Order: sequence, then C-alpha cells, then structure tokens
Amino acid sequence: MTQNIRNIAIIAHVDHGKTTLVDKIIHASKIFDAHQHFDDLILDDNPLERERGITIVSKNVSVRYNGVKINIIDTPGHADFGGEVERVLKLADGVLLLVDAFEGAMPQTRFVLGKAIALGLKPIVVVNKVDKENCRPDEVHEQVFDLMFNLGASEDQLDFVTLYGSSKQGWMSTDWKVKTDNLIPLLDAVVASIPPAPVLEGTPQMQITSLDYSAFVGRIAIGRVHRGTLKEGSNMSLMKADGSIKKVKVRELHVFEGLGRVKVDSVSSGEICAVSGIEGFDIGDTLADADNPEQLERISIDEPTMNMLFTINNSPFFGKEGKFVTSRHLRDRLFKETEKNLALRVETTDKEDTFLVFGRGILHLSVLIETMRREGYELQVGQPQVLFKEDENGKRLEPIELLVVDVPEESAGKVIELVSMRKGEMSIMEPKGDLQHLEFNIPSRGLIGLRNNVLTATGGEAIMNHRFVDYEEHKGPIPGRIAGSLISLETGPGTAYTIDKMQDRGSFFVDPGEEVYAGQVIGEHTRPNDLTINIQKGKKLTNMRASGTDDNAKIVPKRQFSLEEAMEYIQKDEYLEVTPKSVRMRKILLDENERLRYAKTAE
Ligand SMILES: Nc1nc2c(ncn2[C@@H]2O[C@H](COP(=O)(O)OP(=O)(O)OP(=O)(O)O)[C@@H](O)[C@H]2O)c(=O)[nH]1
Ligand SMILES: [Mg+2]
Repeated sequence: MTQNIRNIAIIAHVDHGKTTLVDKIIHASKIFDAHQHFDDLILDDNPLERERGITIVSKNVSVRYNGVKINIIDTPGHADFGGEVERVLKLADGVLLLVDAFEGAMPQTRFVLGKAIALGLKPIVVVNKVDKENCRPDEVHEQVFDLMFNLGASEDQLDFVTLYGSSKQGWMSTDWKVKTDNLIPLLDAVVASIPPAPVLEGTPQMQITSLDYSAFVGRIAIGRVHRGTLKEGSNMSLMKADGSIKKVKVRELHVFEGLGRVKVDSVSSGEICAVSGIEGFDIGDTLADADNPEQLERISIDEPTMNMLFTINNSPFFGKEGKFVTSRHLRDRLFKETEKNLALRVETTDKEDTFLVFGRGILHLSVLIETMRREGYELQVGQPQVLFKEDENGKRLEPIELLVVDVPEESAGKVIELVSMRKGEMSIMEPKGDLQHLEFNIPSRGLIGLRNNVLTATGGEAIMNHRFVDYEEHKGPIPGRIAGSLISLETGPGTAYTIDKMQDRGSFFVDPGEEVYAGQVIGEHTRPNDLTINIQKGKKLTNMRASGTDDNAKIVPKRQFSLEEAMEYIQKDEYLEVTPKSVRMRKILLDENERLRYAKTAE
C-alpha cells in the first residue's frame, strides 16, 4: 500500500540556496493569510542564523500540492554540521540536491550526496542560481552526473530529473534557457519521481532523529514512524543504546503542517512526527511496541575532530560584563548543551573550573561560544586543538582535509605557497570560469588560521572550502603564526601618544583610551618574539581630548577580529576572554616575570 506523502531532504554545499528555495516553496503554497507579511528566509529563524546567513540546525516544514503532502527537511550546508545532515537523511525517501550553477559540485556536495546515495535515496538535481552571470548550467549538470556515477549510484538513482532555475527569483524549469515564473516544475518532479513513503504494517517503531524543546512540555522527540501506528496516550518501550528498555507514555503527537505543527491522535508509518511526554530519550533511541519491542539500527554520530579548553574568566576584568561567571554556571551550561548538540562532547578535567569541549570544527564551537556570551556568560577558551589518533602499531595519525580554493589567476601562486607551507599538497589545478580552481590535501592543523592569511594575500578574493577526508600519518611540524604578540605591561587605558609612538612595532588590536590589563595581548609584533610594552605612559593629559585630535589622526585604526578569527589567532600560551561585551586575547600567565620564568624552565 502507498500513501500520498513524500519525504524529501534538501541538501547542498553551504550557500547554494537551500533555505531560499524552501522559503519560496512555502510562500508559493499559500499557507499564509494574504494580509500577513513575512521576511525572507523565515526558516533561518535564530539570531545567529540570521546574522551569518547560514543554517545551523535542520528544520521540518511541509506543503500540500495536488493532494500530496510533501515533508521537506532543510539542512545546513556547512561542513561542521554535516553530522546533522547525515542523521536527518534517515527521515527521507528522496533528496533535492542543489548545486550552484557557477560553483558546481563542492566538497560538501560530494559528502552529502555520497550519504544520500549510500542510503538508497532517490535524487532530484536542482541546478540553482542560473540567474547569475557567468553561470555554466550544462557543465555543472554533467559534473553532477559524473559525481553521482563515481559515488556508486544505482541505475535508478542515475536516472534523476534535473531542474534549472533560481531559488531567489522563485522559478524552476526543465530548460535553463526557458525561464518560468513559478516552482511547479519542481513540485511536479517531486510528486512524480520521489517514491511515496511506504506504509509498513506491524507493531509500531520510530527512531528518534532529532529533538526540540518547549517551555510547556519539555523535550520533544522527532522522527519518522517506520512501521505501524503511534497513538496518543499509548504506552510504549524506549530502547536505549545500552540495550536497556524504559516504559514510556506518548502524551501528545504532532505532525508538520506548513511552518507549524498540528496535533493529531495517531500517526502512521511513513509520516514524520513530534512526540511529547517521552522522558530520558537520546537521539538514536527507538520508540517501539510496549510488549514486543524491536529496535531499529542505531544512527552513528560523527566523532569530534577538535577540542578546546573552556574555563571561567579569571582576567582582571572578570565579572564586569557578564551575569554568569562561576564554574558552576559554566559546567551546567556546557552539559545542558550536550543534550541537544549531538556532535558536542564535554569532559571534566582535574581542575573543577576547566572543561574540555569537543566539537566538529571552529564554526561548531564558535556558535556555542557566541550563544553563551549572548546569554550573559563570561568565559575563556584556549587554542583549538586538532584530535590525533594512533594506528594499531602506535603510529600517530592526524585528520586530513580536502581544501578547495577558487581564486583569480594572478593570486593562485600566493595561495599555493601559503598552503604548501602548511603541508598542503595540490592535487588539482584547473580553470573555472575566469577563476583558478585549486584542490589540496592538507592536515586539519594547517587549516587553523589559514583562511585569514589567504584572504589577506588575495585581497579577499579567494573562496575557500574544506571538508574532513580521513586520518593519515602525521605530517610533521607546521609553522604557526609567524608574528609574536604585543603585550600590555600595565593596566589602564592606553594613550594616543604612546600608541602612536609604537606604530612601527606592529599593528594594534586596541584603540587609544580603551581599558586594557597587564598581560593582555594588545597587538601583533612585527617580529616573531612576544614584546611587552607600556602604552599607558606619557602625555596623559592630551589623552583627555584624544578623539579627533591630531595625535589620533595618525594612528591606524585597531585591527578587528571576528570570534572565529580570534579563536584561530591565539597561541598555545594564550586565552581568548569572551564576555557579553568584549572579546580579548591575553597571555595565560599575565605577569611578565612569571612568563620569563616559565620560558626558562621550558627550555
Ligand atoms: N543569484 C542568486 N542568489 C541566490 C539564489 N538562491 C539563493 N541565493 C543567495 O545565496 C545566499 C545563500 O542562500 P541560502 O538559501 O541561505 O543558502 P543555503 O544553501 O540555505 O545555505 P546554508 O544553509 O548555510 O548551507 C543568499 O544570499 C541568497 O540570497 C539564486 O537562485 N540566485
Ligand atoms: Mg540554509
């Protein structure tokens, strides 16, 4: 028996237009009252998603078209959130693979398509952004076909429908030269070529693939009913990773409808739903029959690739800007995060105010740090560390990534040089439109801080993407940041007079008049060694009228860092201090004499 449900996940490399397309589908399906106004990208609804213009967590929506219910799962395209995509693919019978008509298949396209192919999902290819100048839809289409073939797609999968169009302009067509004014060709293709969700008879089974929170009902389990029917108020078994089985009761059931949810009495095989009232579940657990429970194969969750030390803020400025500052606050917040942030792991250390937080990359960890500072936390983090492994002979292995750089031809040489310095090996160099397309294999270690250098060397023109490939033998030392730090000797606001005098020593991260403390990193030295300087001395009086005076006019504006840039910038003996108002870099040892003593014993 079949039913009129289609479950599709929309997958792509970052920024290829997934969320824009889902938004347009929702708009087109008239689920809003005519008088209501909605902004663009209604789906990327949390503040960090909006500011960064990226999707961080996947979302479920649904539309009805010609009597068919289409459940759509919008997924994040950034590699750090790849584990999330892998998981939600379990909800789908088909995928919409979006590919930018200029960029073509990128590292994350390969990764997510590979997962979809392996799960046997039927693809529809959407060559998107054909409104862009210089786009090459035919080439990209051919490239995607080759990619799918190389990924071992079946005959049926290779027999995919391709649509061309523009998410942004809200149209799709079977021919990119023939523009339409709607998404109907896409919706028709979904109904025709994605298999209907099969209905499996028997005792109920549902695997929990994601979760949600509600202030009223607590944690909500989301998943697809694999077999049988789930009923409101029924008793069920919750089957855990360790083989234990808990008795639970389904309090309420919801299915997805438009952008929201609708309460129902029962949900049958093939449909995606949200279940409340289940205590103590984890992602991957199976909700099964009360008397004859049968478990579904567990979902494996991607291992972390990186860790960072998180500790309380103990800088001289601690407690001035945040509400939550104690080790108890930090501990509770971090462990709470692990309940919903699956790829994240938190370990305690021998110090009660210090934790090791394991994640999938810089962005994964920075999103957590940024969220915490907005909630009012103060904390400090250490230099991100890539995780090594050992093979069976005790040889040290390290993660290797595929790095793709598209760059104007005249800057290609500089990029190759920078990447080679960090043990990157070039595997492909070919023209792509008027850009050079470069591919490298590079240790993850080498990527930390690389983006900033590449952007500086190419005047911001390079487009860089990377994705974990495998563990390989350790490649030996990689030079870190070449420049040392400028460190403040004293506490207090720096004067325009001294900062001006010291402009030849390096570039500053603070402006005149800004409060700094002894041991704070206030700039980058022009030389490799650290230099401790006094920026508070001299002509204090002129500082009173600092801004707008001649003194100030000569001073280069301070160098600004984003949170991620700062995380990649700090050295082993430095911390990043994060509060709701400030991000400061500092030496772990604030006192210069202590640093000198430590350096001696380390020699
Ligand atoms: N020119 C053009 N731009 C588009 C099109 N579709 C999306 N964009 C733009 O591309 C950017 C990224 O769009 P999103 O829809 O957020 O991309 P996404 O795939 O959801 O990105 P992630 O969720 O972060 O992986 C936005 O600036 C969009 O306005 C299109 O068809 N043409
Ligand atoms: Mg998105």
